[in-house]
Amino acid sequence: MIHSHSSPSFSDQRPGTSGLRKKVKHFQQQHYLENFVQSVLNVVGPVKKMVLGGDGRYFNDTAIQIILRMAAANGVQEVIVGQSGILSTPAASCVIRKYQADGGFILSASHNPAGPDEDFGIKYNMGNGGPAPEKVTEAIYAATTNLEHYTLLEADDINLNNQGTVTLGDMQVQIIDAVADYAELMQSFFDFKAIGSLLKSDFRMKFDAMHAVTGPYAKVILEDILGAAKGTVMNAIPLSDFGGGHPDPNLTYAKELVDIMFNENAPDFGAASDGDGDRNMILGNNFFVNPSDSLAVIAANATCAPACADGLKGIARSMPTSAAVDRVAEKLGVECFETPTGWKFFGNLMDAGRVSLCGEESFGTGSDHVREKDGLWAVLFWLNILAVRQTSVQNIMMDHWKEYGRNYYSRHDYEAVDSQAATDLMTHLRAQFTSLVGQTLGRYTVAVCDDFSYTDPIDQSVSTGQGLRILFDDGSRIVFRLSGTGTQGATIRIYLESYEADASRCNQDAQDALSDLIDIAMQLSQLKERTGRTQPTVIT
Ligand code: G16
Repeated sequence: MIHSHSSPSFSDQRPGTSGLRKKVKHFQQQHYLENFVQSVLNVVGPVKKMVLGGDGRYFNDTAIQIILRMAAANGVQEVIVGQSGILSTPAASCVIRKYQADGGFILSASHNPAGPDEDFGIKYNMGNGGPAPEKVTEAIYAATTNLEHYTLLEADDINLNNQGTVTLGDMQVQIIDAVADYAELMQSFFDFKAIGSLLKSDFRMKFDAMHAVTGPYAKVILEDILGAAKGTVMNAIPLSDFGGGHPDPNLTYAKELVDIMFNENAPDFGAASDGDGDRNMILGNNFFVNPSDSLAVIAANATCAPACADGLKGIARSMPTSAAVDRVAEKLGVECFETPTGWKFFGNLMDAGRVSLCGEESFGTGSDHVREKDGLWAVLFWLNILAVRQTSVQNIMMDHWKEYGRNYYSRHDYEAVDSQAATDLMTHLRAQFTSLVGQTLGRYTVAVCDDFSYTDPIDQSVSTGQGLRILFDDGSRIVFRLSGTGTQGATIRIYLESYEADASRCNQDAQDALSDLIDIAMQLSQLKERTGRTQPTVIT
């Protein structure tokens, strides 16, 4: 029987950079999840066919059953669910596209820790497989603040552990293999024969799934299909609390892999993915590839992958991502776009056929094969390049810098800072903008200060307030942004970049090369004084 429940409506359900992310306990408040789901269905509906899955974190199971009952009560005819409720974010995007669904709910708080006291998240992706654009998320937010009722079918939980089709009221629930469609897509994109030969040679690699969703995907693709040695995939079993870890593939949180790769007897290649499988970190033997450089290398070597044999249509990067890839785009003679942070901003460009490769400094790389960034895809791209070029990760990077120069780049994150202090810091920076222009700070002269805004070239929608930029006249820059994905206090991100054309000076440590800019950022923001922090939580 379908029941209508009154909802108190909520004022804090505005989606952030990538959906609604809160503490599990927050989501467990009565009516909270239901209020958001009903608002989505009201805004994007009518939904006839939808996809549903998540990264397996704590509360995934409960949320899936609620969403299924709400879908059945809201006239959805068919829901495609990953077996056991699991779908990585890129796999969900792949499934939405392949089965031509109207859209889908993805349950994940990405790289944020999981467990009863940690984080949960939900977002809606559209029929193109990509995150809802800002105009839709804003409409959803508006709906959440004044929703009066939601409807739910009274029914028992469905067993999602076996593949097949079951019914819930008048709705069909199709439970599919979570990995198969995605694995097939990867096989159609890359040269699996060449990668397989590499992995079966004396080449050694480690992939850290961090006890999150990519474990089953990496096991099937790397070990079963491509023939990498058993044990190549570490921490392969997804756990609802990610083993107590923080599955953010960076030098701080992927410590176990980093310790293996920065060692005397290190493997040739190391990689990690995050909670929901859309981020990637690439490591060579004792070598870290900055995500901005990784994007540039993939662009420059794109034709190694059969799917890109004819070249790229165009490239897009988020504003804080380094301009390394811009140099490649220029050489290739393809368009290069600079968008705000958030994968949702790439969707229109991909749908319009203007870009086929996108990337972000936040360990996100992907292409128009789906409409999400894709961790394993990036790892396979690097393996494909290594298989074709038959040289080391480090050599590939050195050759790249020799040809294009190096955009020294680093991001400093200050996590869980007092929210008011963070807002005040941004206000303080903005207040200096007019007087800063023309000033010389050490060896840098300020050319422009602005708050980044973006007009979408396809639908002309405008997004403002996307990051404070201090641009210097030699092309160097400092960018300040508040993260839109944290759930505790505020996270201040400082992005630092400077360009070195002289190949003989491209081998410095990035923190050394950027030390003057780091000092300037500290002085202008008064970060230490305002937040009490003396060191970043994470340096990339
Ligand atoms: C999300 C978005 C990305 C964004 C990243 C960091 O990734 O999809 O586009 O770059 O957050 O955003 P912020 O700097 O606002 O924290 P994910 O992997 O968390 O879904």
